[in-house]
Amino acid sequence: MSKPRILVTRKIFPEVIARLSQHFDVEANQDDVLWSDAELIERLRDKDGALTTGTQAINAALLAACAKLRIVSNMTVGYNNFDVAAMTAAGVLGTNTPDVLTETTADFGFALLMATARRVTESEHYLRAGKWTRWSYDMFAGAEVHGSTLGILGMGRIGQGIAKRGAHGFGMKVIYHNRSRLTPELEAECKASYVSRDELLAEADHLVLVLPYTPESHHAIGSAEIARMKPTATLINIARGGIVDDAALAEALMDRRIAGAGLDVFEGEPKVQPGLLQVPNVVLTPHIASATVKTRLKMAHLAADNLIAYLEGREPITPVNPAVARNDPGSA
Ligand code: 8YV
Repeated sequence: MSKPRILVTRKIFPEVIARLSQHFDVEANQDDVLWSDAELIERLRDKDGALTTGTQAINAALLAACAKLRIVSNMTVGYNNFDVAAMTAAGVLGTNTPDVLTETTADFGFALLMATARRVTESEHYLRAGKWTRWSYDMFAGAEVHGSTLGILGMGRIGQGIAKRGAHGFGMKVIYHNRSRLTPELEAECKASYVSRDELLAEADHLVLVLPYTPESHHAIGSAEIARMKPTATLINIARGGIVDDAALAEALMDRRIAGAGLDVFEGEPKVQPGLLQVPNVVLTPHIASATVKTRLKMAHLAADNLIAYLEGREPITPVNPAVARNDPGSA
């Protein structure tokens, strides 16, 4: 019997490609060419599965053109590139890579918070530019981290990881807002108190965004929300671009309506809102919150595990629309 055929849409670890090749006929984009939507569809037409990195839109038009497709395995925890309803209607399973990146991403969220509050990159640029000639009492004086109030919007696994780092490591008071409240046990573990969205905005000294991108969370933070924040506060986005209105944020930073921002994700990335590149009080990183060698390897293997399990007739490990797997006659 011929092996199922899969497409790996971006360059990933060669050892994971080698592993996939033991199970499938693999077409892998190891030259990391950026395909257009039409090219992607062309390559996917004869495939049973795909391993993607979360940047390719899996929508009704693509699904209609790729009738053989049974699974799209994202090497990401976020899956806003999936039109889940269209995939479910087309009988295509989507999978993601939760858990394996939680702690690494929470580490990075905290790193960005620290760098923003303590003006690490801004002061490094100053030093590199040869501007450091003498001590001054207020040189790069930033915002306190220990003992301050940490606000978290979106309290899933990564949000909880950030809460624990803040509460246990830095003695921060942790408040959060989420669609649903954590259990009392989890609240105690994270030392976190549930508050309204308004209270979160008004009380946080450092506000970290860790919520999924959905139509409801589009521009969840815009000029009205920034106006409710303390002028001394910082805003950290490690969730998705589009959750923050980047143009409004750039203006607020310019006018010092908030003290600083740390951004790992951007609306329309890899393009960055030009205003953000002009303001000094923002730390900008190119969507690297999960980027440690170990974690990215775990993500790639989990994405491969999902493909192997499902296309070999077993239960997928981390499905986002599990009903598809249950209804698939080819699956266990
Ligand atoms: C990157 C992420 O997109 O997992 C996610 O949802 O945003 C990040 O981990 C991922 O590393 C791309 O493979």
